[in-house]
This record gives sequence, structure tokens and C-alpha cells, in this order.
Amino acid sequence: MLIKRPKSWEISENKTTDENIYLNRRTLLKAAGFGGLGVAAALNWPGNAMMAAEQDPNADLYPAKVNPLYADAGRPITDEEINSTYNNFYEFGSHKRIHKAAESLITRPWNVVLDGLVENEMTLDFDDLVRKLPLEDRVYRHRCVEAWSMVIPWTGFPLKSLIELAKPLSSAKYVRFETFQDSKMASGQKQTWYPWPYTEGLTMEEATNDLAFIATGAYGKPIAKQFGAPLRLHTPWKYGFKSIKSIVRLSFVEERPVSFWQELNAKEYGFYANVNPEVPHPRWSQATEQVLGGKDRIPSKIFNGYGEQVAHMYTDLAPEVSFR
Ligand SMILES: Nc1nc2c(c(=O)[nH]1)N[C@H]1C(S)=C(S)[C@@H](COP(=O)(O)O)O[C@H]1N2
Ligand SMILES: [Mo]
Repeated sequence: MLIKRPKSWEISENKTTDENIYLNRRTLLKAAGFGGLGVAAALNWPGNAMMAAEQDPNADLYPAKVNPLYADAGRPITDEEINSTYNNFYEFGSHKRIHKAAESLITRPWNVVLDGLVENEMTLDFDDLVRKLPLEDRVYRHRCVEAWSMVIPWTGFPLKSLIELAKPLSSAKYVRFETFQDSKMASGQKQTWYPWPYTEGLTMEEATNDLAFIATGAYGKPIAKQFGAPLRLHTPWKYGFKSIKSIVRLSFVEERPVSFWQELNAKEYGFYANVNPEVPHPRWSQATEQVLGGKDRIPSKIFNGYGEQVAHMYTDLAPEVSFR
């Protein structure tokens, strides 16, 4: 990943949203029993996103019930303004300020195909899917391979509940994920040296681990376009590039898929890509991370601090394989 890191972090500390403030807003919105435009406006919730949420036919589903296992990520939630204006979404440009360009993403109608080695091949309309599976709120830490991090309050469902709908065969060893391809809508896809569409992959064991999450909402409302609307993956123990956005296809396959970044540079971006501060990227250290909106760098943690839930899947792998 070629990175142009800003010389300094212009984001000031006083912009950081205190988690309690966020939770209080959430409680209020919930008590109001609806998307709550009036309540949100009174609370000075960022305007644009709120307008989008108001028009979204699924706005009534957010926020959802908090999963108590993931109610607290141990660090403050990243301010929504900061998170919404600092994104990686190469379909809309190979830099961080893509949020305006991402407005051209058309999310309706949106189909998700489940195919390959499954009993039930299916094409699901997103608006049906989002009401088929129970939604829950989870707060996750996110660690980009570029050594920055943030904390996001997602709404969505565990990937495994989507997978169960398709009933994979025992011959399925991996899930291959694919993002949309449409260079008219996403001008970044005119950059023909990238191997579009963006693809990613997980082993079946990883994909059915409870942590692997499909986000359909963030910050208590339908997910914003720049976060990968209408549905994106988040595997919080892995570097951020594994968390593929705007998914249109999940294929169950026997052979290990080659992902977008792996195809571009396999020496730097591997298949597993588990976070490990002790295995440096060939061009930079992974020992610490810059918290978005924070002042100081903090030490990074193996598996981004989620080792208890995931380390058992990698005991047979050499560090150079598991952590790159
Ligand atoms: N389709 C697609 N998915 C993607 C990317 C991308 O460029 N295209 N970037 C990845 C990277 S490198 C990161 S760090 C996260 C960023 O998610 P965020 O913008 O919501 O923080 O999305 C990941 N998923
Ligand atoms: Mo990333």
C-alpha cells in the first residue's frame, strides 16, 4: 500500500468523542423508538449522515441491541467526523479523503450472491437480507496495516449466520469475497493497474469464528457509503485490508483465494495478515499505532488484542505466514 501520511495529525484531542456521550445519545435515540431525526438534530449529530439515514428504508433497524460481549473495546470510540473523513476505499481514489467521491456509490438495488461449494446457491436482495438476520451492535478495534487505528461502533450480524444460509459443503475450505465493479460509479476503478474487483478471502474456520462480522450499520444508523455500504466485513484481529467493503459475492471454494493486495504485492501483504507488533512490514515497523484523533502512538497488540478468541487457529503457522 503506497501511503502518503500527513506530516502531522491535525486532528485535535478535543474532537474525540467520549464513549459515554456516544452511549447517552444512543440511549436517547432508542428511547425515542425511531431514527429520531429531531432528537439527533438536537444533539447536533453530523447533518449529512443523518439525512442519509433518514432516507434509508432500513433506518428503523438502528441502533440495534448491544451484544454485551463486545460492548466496550477498551478505548474510546473514534469520533464519527474523524472516522468518516479518513478512509481507505481505493474504488474511489488511492488516498484517504474519498468520502465525497464515495457519495456516487449506488447502493440500491443491491444483490449479494452466495455460490460455489454450497447446498443453497442464492442471490439475496440486501433489503431482504438485513431483515432476515437479527442485527446487533458491537464495538470493535480496527488496525490498518499502515499503523493507524480506530474504534468503531458497528451494527450488523456475525458472518457465520450469513454463511449458514448457504449451507457450505464439507469440500469448501475458503470463502472468497468480492466487491462491486463499475468504473462509471467508482472512478478509482479506472486506474487499470489495480486488479479490480477488490477481493479477499478467509478460511472457513476464520469465517465462522464469532468475531468475523458483517457491518450494515455504524454509529447507530445505516452504514455510510465511505465505510463500505451497504455491507462490509470486519475481521478485527487482522490488518484492515482484509475487511472488504461493499460486498456483492461470497464464493465457497476449495483453493485459497488470492486477494487484491496479495496480487499487487505478495511479499508485503499475505493471506492471513494477522496483527503482530513483532513482525514488521518490509517497509515499516508494526510495533506501535497512531490512534485516529489521539495524540500519542500506542503499542500494538498481537491479534489486535483478540488473541483469546482467535490465536488457536494459527498455532501451526510460521510467524512470517500468519502475520504478513
Ligand atoms: N473494497 C474495498 N474494501 C476495503 C478497502 C478498499 O480499498 N476497497 N480498503 C481496506 C483497508 S486497507 C482498510 S484499513 C479498511 C478501511 O475501512 P474504513 O475506511 O471504514 O476505516 O477497509 C478495507 N476494505
Ligand atoms: Mo488498511
